[in-house]
Amino acid sequence: MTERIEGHGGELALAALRAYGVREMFTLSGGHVFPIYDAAHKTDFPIYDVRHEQSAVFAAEAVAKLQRRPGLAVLTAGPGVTNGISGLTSAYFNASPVLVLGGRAPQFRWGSGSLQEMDHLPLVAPVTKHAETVFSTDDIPRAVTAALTAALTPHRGPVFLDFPLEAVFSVSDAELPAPPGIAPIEPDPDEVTRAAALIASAARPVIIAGSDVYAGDAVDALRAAAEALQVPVFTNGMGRGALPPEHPLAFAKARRVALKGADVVVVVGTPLDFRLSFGDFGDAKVVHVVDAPSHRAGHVQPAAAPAGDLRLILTAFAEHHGDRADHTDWIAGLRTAEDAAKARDAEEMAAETDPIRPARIYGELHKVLDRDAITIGDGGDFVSYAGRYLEPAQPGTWLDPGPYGCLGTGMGYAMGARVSHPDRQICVLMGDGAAGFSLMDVESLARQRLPVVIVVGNNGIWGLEKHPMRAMYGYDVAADLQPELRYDQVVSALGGAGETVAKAADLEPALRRAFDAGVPYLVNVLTDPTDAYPRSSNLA
Ligand SMILES: Cc1ncc(C[n+]2csc(CCOP(=O)(O)OP(=O)(O)O)c2C)c(N)n1
Ligand SMILES: [Mg+2]
Repeated sequence: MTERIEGHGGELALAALRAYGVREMFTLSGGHVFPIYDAAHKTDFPIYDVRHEQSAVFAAEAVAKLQRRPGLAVLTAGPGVTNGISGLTSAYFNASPVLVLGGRAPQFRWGSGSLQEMDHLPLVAPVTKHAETVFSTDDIPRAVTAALTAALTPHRGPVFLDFPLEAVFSVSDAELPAPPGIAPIEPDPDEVTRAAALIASAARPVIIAGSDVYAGDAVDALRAAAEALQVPVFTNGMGRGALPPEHPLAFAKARRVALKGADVVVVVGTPLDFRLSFGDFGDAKVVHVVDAPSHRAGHVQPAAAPAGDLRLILTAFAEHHGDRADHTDWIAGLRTAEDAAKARDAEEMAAETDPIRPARIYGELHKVLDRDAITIGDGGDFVSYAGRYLEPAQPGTWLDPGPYGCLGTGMGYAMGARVSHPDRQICVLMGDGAAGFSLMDVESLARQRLPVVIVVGNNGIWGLEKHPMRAMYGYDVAADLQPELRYDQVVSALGGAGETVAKAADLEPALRRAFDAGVPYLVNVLTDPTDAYPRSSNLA
């Protein structure tokens, strides 16, 4: 069913975006995209603007990750688009359905040297699923609908369109296509059965579930499969919190023990990348469950690799008939290791040290964070500690930069999270180095009344680089920052508020003030610069 609509290019684009469930845009102004603003302004479509285009794309990505619907960033021609490329690349690595609409110099005098005249496509093509220049106004709704369909089709990812100036400013009429339903990819039933049989007959199986389990709305199916086959579950990325921490099959801290002892490792909805020792688990057989055949690993040969809709595959696992080995002792052993690690962590999180160690900050955060709080990590060591000490209780509440590891997601992700969840706690865990990339966007948050809490682990160094460089060379360069810098005063100057904390006992009251403040609030915690995250034990 199609409908005919009339308007300028911006109006045609917005009509197609709305029809597909896009509900806001993130942007930084530029004349090339004025018609898109005009369309939004005239129809009360929310516009959130930022101080650097990377934040617009990261905000759109946070919406996509948290809400599992398309996120939209609108960037002006040339530098607007190039500033967004790290955001697009992160979305590509994270399989996040983000649409970037770019302005573009006029086509009718292409080659004459218009302002910001450059062809964006060769730059964005390697980091998008679909990239296209839309040359005629009446083609815009079709292109927007096709791009969003590509973004949302597993394996999901970002897409890019740009509109030459005359295409977006001109008026035309066009068909408004209805968004096509995206049919689930049917997995090969034999491959699914083979995988299920491998898991069922394993003596010591482990599941590691990642972001696509949440993105593919397969959290319930994961739980059903784990319960039916009695398999302990570890998680990463947006998969964290898929099983509540109190669930008997939910594990986090016993991962090394589990991967060392496992005979079958089932990796669901996350790549076999450096976070998972490239899929090499010693003698254990690997079952890799992916949401699309295109996402099968090329560098490992798993024992089984069912590809398709994760809900269908995991539900089939749950319904697997046939014998199942008893895993009671295996699970009990892991529980012992988990409890021991938990007790060690609890000690660290309560440690009364001067200067403060990062672990203590997370100990205090446990006291003030709600179960549904959204926590966001942007930094080096400080964020590795967040991964270790924060235990998300629900899926879709933890945002890390993902395998692209790009610093600077902080304020953009915070904006997208605040827009997605106006009533929840939003807490950014930020390194002092990471703060340099996006802190200016506190101005955008303050001005648009989007309060968030920022906790800076301020060790005065690029910790994740300084410690390894010293270990490798015996010296370090380019790894120091100003010690005890007042990042809280930066936030106050930008329309928020904050304070510096140097004593562990002052942390909890400071965090409570932060969550009550109603404006962007930065708690600048001076931490021990000699504290280095124990990397050798980090598999995350
Ligand atoms: C855009 C970008 N630039 C550089 C890096 C390399 N890098 C990774 S972690 C890190 C140090 C981060 O320092 P900080 O945010 O202060 O956290 P800390 O390790 O000190 O806790 C750097 C520079 C990166 N990942 N991304
Ligand atoms: Mg630092």
